[in-house]
Amino acid sequence: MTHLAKQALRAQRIETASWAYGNSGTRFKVFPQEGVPRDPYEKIADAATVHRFTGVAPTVALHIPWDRVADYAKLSDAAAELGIALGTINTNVFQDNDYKLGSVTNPDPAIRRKAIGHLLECVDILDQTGSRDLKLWFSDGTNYPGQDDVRVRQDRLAQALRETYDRLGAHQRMLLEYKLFEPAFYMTDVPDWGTAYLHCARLGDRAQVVIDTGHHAPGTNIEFIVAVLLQAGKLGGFDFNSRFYADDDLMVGAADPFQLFRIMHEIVLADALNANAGIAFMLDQCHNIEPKIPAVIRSVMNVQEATAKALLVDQPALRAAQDSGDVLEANAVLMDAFHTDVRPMLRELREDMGLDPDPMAAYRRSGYFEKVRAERADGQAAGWGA
Ligand code: LRH
Ligand code: MN
Ligand code: MN
Repeated sequence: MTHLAKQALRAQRIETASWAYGNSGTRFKVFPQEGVPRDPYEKIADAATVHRFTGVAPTVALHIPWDRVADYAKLSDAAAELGIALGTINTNVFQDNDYKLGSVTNPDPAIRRKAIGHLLECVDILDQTGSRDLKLWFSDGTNYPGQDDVRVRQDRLAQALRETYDRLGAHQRMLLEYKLFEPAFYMTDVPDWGTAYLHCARLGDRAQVVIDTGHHAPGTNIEFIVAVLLQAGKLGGFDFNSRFYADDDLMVGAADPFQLFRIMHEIVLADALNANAGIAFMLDQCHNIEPKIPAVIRSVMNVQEATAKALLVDQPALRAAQDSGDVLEANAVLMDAFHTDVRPMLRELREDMGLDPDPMAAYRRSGYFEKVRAERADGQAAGWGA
């Protein structure tokens, strides 16, 4: 591996999600696990543990109100003491009885006001944590044709986004996430990157689109969306996870490592890997049946492997093959990189960084799980949505 590729991997940053450490499940059942954090402080401790063994996950995203605390500066200090920082603040306008017919697009102005109030409150939290990014996802939509007016709802959405955007500080950003369907089944107000892009373009430079890899129709060419948004300067970040059918929230790179490689190839081509490029690489996953901390470690490693392969693409050879119309050679150049076993190089890199070359084994040996299982034996475990 070249020196430059190693440097890029060393500088890579992947943000983990606080909710990945708590109990989670499906519509049918939440299976509780032992040793799960009971509050945001314990979630941060788990995130710091992932960073300790991977060296590339120094921030953790919060979700409000799941991670509501009295004093965010104190939470931030606690994170710093453990060697990490608080990252993206995720808003939540999807878990209140009032939001049955929508949050910011609800026909009732009082409910819209309440939802906007939450978004503004989350900007206050950004101020306190020192985080840069506010992430918005709206479950808003309709279940039946005729239920509400599409364009009126778009106007309501635009107003809410404008008010929130105008409240942002100069160094803060708004990341707008789209999702094809669920929980709304007929029409979702922000269903795709086009709608998200349109709103962000109207708002200004600090409004950017976030791609959750699980939020598309099956077969969607996600790397094309990545390329187009990068070219337009409108890609703000990713919620990484993998899916077989819908929004499965499985470990990134588990279902389709080739897709993850193709996404990272577009990132590398656009020179968008380093922090200055402003792309937030986040995980948005739920570990329903597998142990959580090692699942997050595995996910971080999967992103690293896809990135390493993308960095190995022989770009001059690829360009030459493309320019000469050599279809098979161009494809072969890409596939050669994808088929390279980058694990030995990543082990080497970790040793250079003073880490154990095998983060999974090092975590298992560390005794961290046994320690927290004992410490957290009483009290209520934090769950998805708590
Ligand atoms: C919606 C979503 C969004 C939420 C998270 C919990 O499906 O991807 O990012 O904040 O799940
Ligand atoms: Mn998401
Ligand atoms: Mn999702």
